[in-house]
Amino acid sequence: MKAHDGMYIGGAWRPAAGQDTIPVVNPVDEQVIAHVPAGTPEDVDAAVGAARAALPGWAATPPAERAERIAALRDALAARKDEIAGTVTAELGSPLPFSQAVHAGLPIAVAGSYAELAASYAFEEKIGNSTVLLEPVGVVGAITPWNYPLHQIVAKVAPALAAGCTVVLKPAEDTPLVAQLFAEAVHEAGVPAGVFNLVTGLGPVAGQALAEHAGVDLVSFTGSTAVGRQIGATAGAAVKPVALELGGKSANVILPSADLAKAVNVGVANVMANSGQTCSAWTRMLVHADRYEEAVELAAAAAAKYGERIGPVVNAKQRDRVRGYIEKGVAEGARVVAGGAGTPYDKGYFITPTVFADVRADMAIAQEEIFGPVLSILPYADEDEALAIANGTVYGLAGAVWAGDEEEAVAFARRMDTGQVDINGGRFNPQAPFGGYKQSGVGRELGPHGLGEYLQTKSLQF
Ligand code: TXE
Repeated sequence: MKAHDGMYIGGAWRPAAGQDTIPVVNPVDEQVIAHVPAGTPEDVDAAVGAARAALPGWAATPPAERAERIAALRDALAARKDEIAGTVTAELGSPLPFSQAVHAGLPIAVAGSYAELAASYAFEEKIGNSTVLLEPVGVVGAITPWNYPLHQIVAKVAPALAAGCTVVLKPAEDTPLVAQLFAEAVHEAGVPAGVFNLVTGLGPVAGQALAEHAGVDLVSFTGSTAVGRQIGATAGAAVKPVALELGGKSANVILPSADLAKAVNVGVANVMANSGQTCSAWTRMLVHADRYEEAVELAAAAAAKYGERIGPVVNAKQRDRVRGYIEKGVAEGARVVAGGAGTPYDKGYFITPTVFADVRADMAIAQEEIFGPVLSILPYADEDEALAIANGTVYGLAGAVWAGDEEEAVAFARRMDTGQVDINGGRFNPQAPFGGYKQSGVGRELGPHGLGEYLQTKSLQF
C-alpha cells in the first residue's frame, strides 16, 4: 500500500531523522503491506518546534476562520471516504462495510460537528464585572490508539484546532497509514503550516518523547491504563493538564421489565462490533436470575450468527491476550456457551465470538478489560445487587440500562458510576461528552465538553 516515508512537519513531508521503519501488517492474512518511518526524539522535537512556531498565528485567527479550515478538512476527509475505509480495512482488518460506516463515517461527522462548534462556541463570557476569556491551552501532544484509528485522531485534533491550539500527533504503530491520509487531508484543507504535525513511531520512543517534551502544553492520550498512568504522572510532575481516555468494563443492565430479546441482541452486537476492540463496549451483561438461562440462550444464538461477519483483532499480541482471557475464564469455572479459545482459520488474528455464562463478579473476565469479542453474562437477585456489580470494577466509561419505561432506566442510570449510559439502546450522539469515571480516565471528548479540554481560562475585571 501507498505510504509516506517521511513525517508531516511544518506543512510538508520531511525525511525522518533516523533510518528505522515500522512494518504495517494486515491482520487478516498477516502480510506486511507497507513500512512507515519510526520517529525519534529528534523528529518529535522538530514537530513540536513547528507547532510552537505556528501557535501565535493560529491562536489569533478568528474562530470563524478556524471553523472554515475545519469544514474544509471535513470535506477533504469526505472526498477520501473510500480510501480511508480501504486503508483501515487493510491495517486493522475490519470488514469493509464497517470501515465505511464507522471508521470513515464517524470521524467525518465529528469533524463536521467541530466545524460548526468552532464558529458558535462562546470563547468569551461575562460574569458580573468580569469578562472571562477562554484561550487555547497551547501546543497539544496527541497520542492515539489503533482501535478506531481515524476517529481517535479527529476526536483530538478537530477540537484542538477549533480551540486555537496547534498539534503534534503520534498515532498507533499498528495503524499509521490512515494517520498519513489524515495529514494529507489537513494539507488539502489549507490548514496553515505547523498547525498540525505528524510523527509516526513506537510508543516508548516517539510517544514517550512527545509526552515528556517541555514544549508540549497538554497531552491528550487514548490507550491502555498502564501507559495512561505513566503519562499522567509525567504531566503531574511538570504541572501540565492532561486528558486520558483509558479502558472500560461497561455493564449492560437488563432490568426485569425490559424487552429481554431486544436487550440481549443489541447487547451482543455492541460487544462484537469492531471485534470487541471498543473501550466503551458493554462487556458485562447483567440479567435477573429469573430470566438468566433465557438470556444466555439468546446471547449464545446471537453470537453464533456472527461467525463470518467479524474481523480479526489487530495483532498477534492482542489475539494471544484475548485467548489468554478465554482460557482464564474457563479455568475460573465460567461456562462457554458460544465460541472459545480455538482458532477458526489457519491465518490471521481471528477470535471466534465468545459468550461466557455462570460468570461471578470477582472473576478476571468480569473485572479486566479483554478488548476482544468476549461477553460475560452475570446474574443478579435484585436491583441493589445489579448496581453493586455494575459499579464494582475500577472502570467507569460507559454502560446501558434497559427497562419497560425510560424513567425506571434513568433512575438506575443515575446511580451508576460511569461517564455515559445508553437508555433502552440509545442512539450514538457525536456531540455528547465521552469519557470516564474512576480509572477510565480524565477529561471528556466530543462536542462542547471536548472543545473545553483545549482551553484555559483568563478573567478580566472591570
Ligand atoms: O495500548 P498502548 P496497546 C487497551 C486494551 C488493549 C490494551 C493494550 O485493553 O488490550 O490497552 O493495547 C502509545 N509513552 N486499549 O498495547 O500501548 C502507543 O504507541 C507514550 C484501550 O496497543 O497504550 C499508541 O499510540 N505513548 C484503548 C498508544 O500509546 C505510548 C485503545 C496506545 O497504545 C507509550 C487501545 C509510552 N510509554 C488499547 N507506550 C481505548 N481506551 O480505547 C505506548 N504508547
